[in-house]
Amino acid sequence: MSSILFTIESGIANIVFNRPDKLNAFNREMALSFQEKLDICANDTEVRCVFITGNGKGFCAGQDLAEVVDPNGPGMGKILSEHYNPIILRIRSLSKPVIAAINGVAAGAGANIALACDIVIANHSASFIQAFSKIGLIPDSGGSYTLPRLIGYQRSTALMMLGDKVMAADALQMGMLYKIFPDEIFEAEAKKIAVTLSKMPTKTLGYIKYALQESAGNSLASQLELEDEYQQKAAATMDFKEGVEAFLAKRAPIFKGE
Ligand code: LHQ
Repeated sequence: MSSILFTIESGIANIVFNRPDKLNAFNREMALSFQEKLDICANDTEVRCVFITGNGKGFCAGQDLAEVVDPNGPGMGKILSEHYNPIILRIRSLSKPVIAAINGVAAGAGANIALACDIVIANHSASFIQAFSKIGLIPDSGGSYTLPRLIGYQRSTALMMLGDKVMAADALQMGMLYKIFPDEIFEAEAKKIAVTLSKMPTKTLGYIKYALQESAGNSLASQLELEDEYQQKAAATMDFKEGVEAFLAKRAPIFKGE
C-alpha cells in the first residue's frame, strides 16, 4: 500500500497521507514520495489546485518516531535537511494554491506542514499539537516561522513549550485556520473549496501567494513595488482578459489558468 495516494482530477491534485495505523506519521519513503508528488503538482499545467488530507482518523502525527531510533533509519542528520525542509519549501514555492484539509490530529511536523499550506480548513474533531517539546525537540518544519506570524509570539510560545492540544474551534479563533466544518459535511465542503480554486485564474493565485509571502520581509515601499510587478504580470494573463470581458458582457468568466 502506498504511503501517499495521488490522483489528478478536473484540475485538482489530491494528495492523501496513507499510513492510517500510524496516524499518517512520516517515514523517509513517505517524505520522499510527498516531495515527488509536490514536484508533479508544480510542473503539470493540468494541476490548478493541490488538496492535501489524511486517510483514517488522523491528518499526520509528524515524524514516525520508530524510524528515528531505527539503526537502519535515515538518522537525525537527514530528517530535516532531506525530508521536512524540502517539503516546506516546495509547498511555499508552488505557484498554485495548496489546501490542507485537516481531518483529525495534526501533530509535530504534521501540524507545521499544515500551517505551511495556503488555505487550512478542518473538521470539528481535528486538533493541532506542537508535540516537539514533549520529546525534547524544538518545533521544526517551519513552525517557528509560520505559527508566530499566524497567532503571535505569546500564544506560539505557550503552545510550543507546553505541547498542548488545540482543538479546531480554538485554532480557528486563534487565527491558525480559515474555516471549520462539522465532521459529516467536512469532505464535501473541503472539496467545494478545491473545485472553486481549480476554476480561478491560477497564475494570479500564484502571484497572490508570492506577494503575501514576500511581505514578511518587505518595507511598505518595497511591497508596493512588488504589487506593481505582480499586477503587471496578472494583467498580462489570458484570464484577466477573460475576467474583464465576462464582466462587461454580464456572463460568468471561464478561466483557463493561462
Ligand atoms: C505513531 C506516531 C508517531 C510512530 C502515532 N510515530 N507512531 C524532526 C526531527 C527529527 C526527529 C523527530 O521528528 C521531527 C519532526 C516531528 O514531527 S517531532 C514530533 C513527532 N510526533 C509526535 O511526537 C507525536 C506522537 N504521537 C502522539 O503524541 C499521539 O499519537 C497523538 C497525540 C498524535 C494521537 O494520540 P491518540 O489519538 O491517542 O493516538 P495513539 O497515540 O494511540 O496513536 C495511534 C497509533 O499511531 C499508535 O500505534 P499502535 O500500534 O499503538 O496503535 C501510535 O503508536 C501510532 N503513532 N504517532 N509520530
